[in-house]
Parts: sequence; C-alpha cells; structure tokens
Amino acid sequence: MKKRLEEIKIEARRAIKAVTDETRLSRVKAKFVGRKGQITALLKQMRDVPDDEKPAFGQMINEVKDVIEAWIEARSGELREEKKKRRLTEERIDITIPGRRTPLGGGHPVTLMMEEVVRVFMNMGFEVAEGPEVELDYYNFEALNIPKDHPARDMQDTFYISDEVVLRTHTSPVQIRVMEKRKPPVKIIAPGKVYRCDSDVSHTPMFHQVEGLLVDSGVSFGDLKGVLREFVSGVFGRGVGVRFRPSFFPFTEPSAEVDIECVFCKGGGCRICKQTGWLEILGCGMVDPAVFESVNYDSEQYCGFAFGLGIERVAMLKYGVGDIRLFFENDVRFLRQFRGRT
Ligand code: 2U9
Repeated sequence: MKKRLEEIKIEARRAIKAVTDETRLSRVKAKFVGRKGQITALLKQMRDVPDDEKPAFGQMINEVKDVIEAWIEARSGELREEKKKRRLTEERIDITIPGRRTPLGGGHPVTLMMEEVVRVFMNMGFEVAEGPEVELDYYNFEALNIPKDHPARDMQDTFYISDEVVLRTHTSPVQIRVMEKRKPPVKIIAPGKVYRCDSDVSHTPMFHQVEGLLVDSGVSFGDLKGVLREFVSGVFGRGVGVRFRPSFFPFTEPSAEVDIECVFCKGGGCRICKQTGWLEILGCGMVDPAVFESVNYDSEQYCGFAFGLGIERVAMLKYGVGDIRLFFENDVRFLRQFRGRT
C-alpha cells in the first residue's frame, strides 16, 4: 500500500505539471483527490490494514492528499497568471478603429413640409386648430354649402363609414367646429390628414392639407392676397411670382386658384409647368355667406377668407418630386434625401 501511495504521488505530480488549462486541471483533481479518486479508493482499502497500523497509514495517505492538493492549488495559480500574461501580450486592441455609430433617422418629407408651412402661417399670427379624421357628413359637407348632388359627395370620391359618417375629405370641418364654439375674430389654420377615393401619380387615398380661415369685420380679398403672397415667399423664397385665377368652390365666393412662377424654369416654360411658366399651388376665396349662416355668424357684420393647400403637392413642387406615391413607399433611398432639412 505504501508503494501504491508513492506511485500515485509521482503520477499526480507528472499529471499536474503537464496540464495547460483549468478544465484539465479540475479533471486531474477529480482523478486523484476527488470523491471517486485514487486517494479515496486507498482510504477505503484501510479496512484490510491491521488495526494497529491504521493510524500510521491514515496519516501517510492524508499527507500525500494534502501535498497533491497543494500542487493543484499552486498549478492553478500558475495557469491563471499565464492566462493573464497571454491576454496582456497577445491581445491587441486597436483604439484607432472608429466606433459603430447608431444610425440616425430623420423627419419624413411630408412632416418637414407640413411643419414648414405651419411655421410660416404661425409667424403671421394664425393659431393651429385640430379635429377628428372620422367626421359627420354634416361638418364635412352640409355646413360647407356642398350640395347633396355635388360629385365630392359621391361614393366614388368619399370613403363612407355609414350614411352620416365619412373620412373627412378636407380639414374644413375643423374650421366649422371652431366657429361653432367661438365668436370672431378667428384666425386659424387646420393641418392634418384627409381622405379621398383617388389614386394616381398626383393623388393618394390619404394626403395632408393645411387650410386657413380668417374671419373679422372688414376683411378684404386684398388681405387674402397679402397673406398668400407672404406664404409663397416664406416657402419658395422672396421674388417668386404669384397670380390669382378666378375659380369656383361651394364654400367661397368669389374663389380663386393660386399659381406660382414655375420654380424649375423660372417662368420660361418647361415640361413640369407644361410650357405655361406657372404651377398651381392652392385654392382660396372669401367665405360664402351660406357657410357663416351654418355657424350663426352675422354675415352683414363679419366676413373673411379661406384657403386650402395639399402638403404633398407643395413638397413635390419644392423638391421636384414627380410621383406623389414616392412619399408613401418608405424607400429609405428616397427618404434619406430629405435628411437634415427642417
Ligand atoms: C371654411 C370655409 C371655407 C377652404 C378652401 C380651397 C379653396 C381649395 C384645395 C387645395 C388643394 C383642396 O388639397 S386640395 O385638393 N382647397 O382649393 N380650400 S378654399 O375653404 C374653406 C374652409 C373652411 C369654414
């Protein structure tokens, strides 16, 4: 048994020295001093040793066990040190490599254009008003003097929720709701989403409008022209020509459509302005007395003007976008081009 103990000690010494990592070392530990290891096996064989020799043998085995455990502990320390040294000498970190940047998003062109238009009107003292996108037929059509047989009220042009409920086709109902609650003077813009059953290069079933309304006593068409010229200057720059053409809307009388000098050819005539030198940008007019009647405003005492514009159209003209559907395809190659604009 003494000889066997010596053999174990020599074998363990060799194994511990040869080991090169912690995993293998713990395997060696199990093999010699673990619960099922060789030393434990020897302790179990003590049964066959005569009683008077038991203490001496027990002591010998325990001494060898202690020695082996001390070697293992020492080797473990060495391995840890070696590993640390390796990391310090072999591992190279290039601190000059640029970091990974978090990609930054940007505003959607329609949002940016909307904010810009709203800012220009707010600078002229207009207040922002909002209202529901799901609207009563009354507010969307009836109160705005849009007759029952008007094509806009057709199923083909309007999304109906029920007989009396529609997706608003313009933001005008917002102004009706404001006038129902307040007395003049009223000076508001109504920005927001509107819905029309329509789809081609210049129409999408949902688009964005900014409408404006100013009501007071003694408001003239000249005031309207001044406000809209200021709007064109604010968005397209000073010196861009503006013209007013007679038109018709059920809710304004007289009505006009407004053109700006073609921003692409500077009025010389090109494909985009169809050789006219002008681009249509918005509609406007003096509020029809029939509309004032719906909200119980005295049309003898008060008058006012209103205007409406499509944000996508303004953005297409300002940025030279040829197809409105590009705004809604969410192709980052398109959207990226508007990054950094405010
Ligand atoms: C009230 C009274 C009158 C708003 C107006 C227009 C003319 C107009 C179009 C522009 C392009 C709609 O987005 S578009 O297709 N709008 O031409 N809108 S006057 O008139 C109002 C609004 C509210 C109470």
